[in-house]
Amino acid sequence: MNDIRERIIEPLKGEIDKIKNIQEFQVLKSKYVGKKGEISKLMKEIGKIEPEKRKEFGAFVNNLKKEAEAILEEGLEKVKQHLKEMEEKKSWVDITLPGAKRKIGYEHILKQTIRDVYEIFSSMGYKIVEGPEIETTWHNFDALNTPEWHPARDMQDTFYIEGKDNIILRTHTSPVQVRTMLNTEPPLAIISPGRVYRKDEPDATHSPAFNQFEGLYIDKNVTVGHLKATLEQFLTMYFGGSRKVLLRPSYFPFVEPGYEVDVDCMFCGGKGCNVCKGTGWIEILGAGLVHPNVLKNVGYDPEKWQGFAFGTGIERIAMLKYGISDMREFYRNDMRFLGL
Ligand code: FA5
Repeated sequence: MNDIRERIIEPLKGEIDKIKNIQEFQVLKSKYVGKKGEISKLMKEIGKIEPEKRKEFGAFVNNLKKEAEAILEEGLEKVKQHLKEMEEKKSWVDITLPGAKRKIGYEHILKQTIRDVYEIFSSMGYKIVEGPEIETTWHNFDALNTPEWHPARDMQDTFYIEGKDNIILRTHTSPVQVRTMLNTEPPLAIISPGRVYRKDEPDATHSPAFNQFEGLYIDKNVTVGHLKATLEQFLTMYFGGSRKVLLRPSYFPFVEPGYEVDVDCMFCGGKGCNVCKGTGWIEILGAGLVHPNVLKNVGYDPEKWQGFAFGTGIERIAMLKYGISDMREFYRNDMRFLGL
């Protein structure tokens, strides 16, 4: 009987170690203890054994079956354990691995520029105010000494709101001067950034919607010297270095005297290059002393109060600072440009 046991148990032990899943286990189980398995075959033999040995053989087969079942049971546990480990390995997360990198956005250069302007003028005691983008022609033109017949109105070709001949998209930030003076007692110092609109064809230096900022300072005994020093301070802080300012007489109806303000070229230090077209100077701002008519229009006494005002394109100063040659880049949303 020992050789029968060996013939069955030994191969079972060998095979059970190799199984990898429940299906293989089931095949092995039926091979040994199933209805047509090795041990069932032996059971069928019991009847054929001589009666005096039958009992002993029956007990042997029963024990053999129990032994085979125990081996199978143990094998099944091992397979289950193996499968569990595999599953755990699959769902295992290495928390020390670096995470998927997200691209971090950047503040848009125009926003950065507005913030820089805020910071510089705040440090000089200026308050920040905002005005509406939809404006009356009175605030945008008339109050700024530019009546309807005035040719300077044509210089800022305008978008009118449909059906209204006195409501427009503001063409500059200068109407904020008017709104501020109407509701503030002098002295005052304000800066006002914002979007403005003109019927200009888009090109490298023009856009129908762009940004400006306005500055206004009202006090007693204000002179062009104060204006020049303020602009020098701003341009030095904004562009760095020590900037020089050139005032060239110019005309804006709401200032007298009026100037185009140039800054010495930050690319060549004033020697002359292709950016400044060999002149050593770059045009940067419109400015002047507030016209007495504007002061009268807002109820200020021009004998008592004077002031200066200035305004520039935010795109323009950002283009100069960052060396951007085409204004349209600001609005294209090209990630390579925005990550500048
Ligand atoms: C004005 O708008 C005056 N309000 C500035 C001013 C304020 C003068 C206070 C005196 C006192 P001007 O039309 O030149 O001025 O425009 C100012 C700046 O806006 C220009 O120098 C330019 O940088 C920018 N600009 C004008 N048109 C466009 C446009 N279509 N696209 C982009 N920037 C523009």
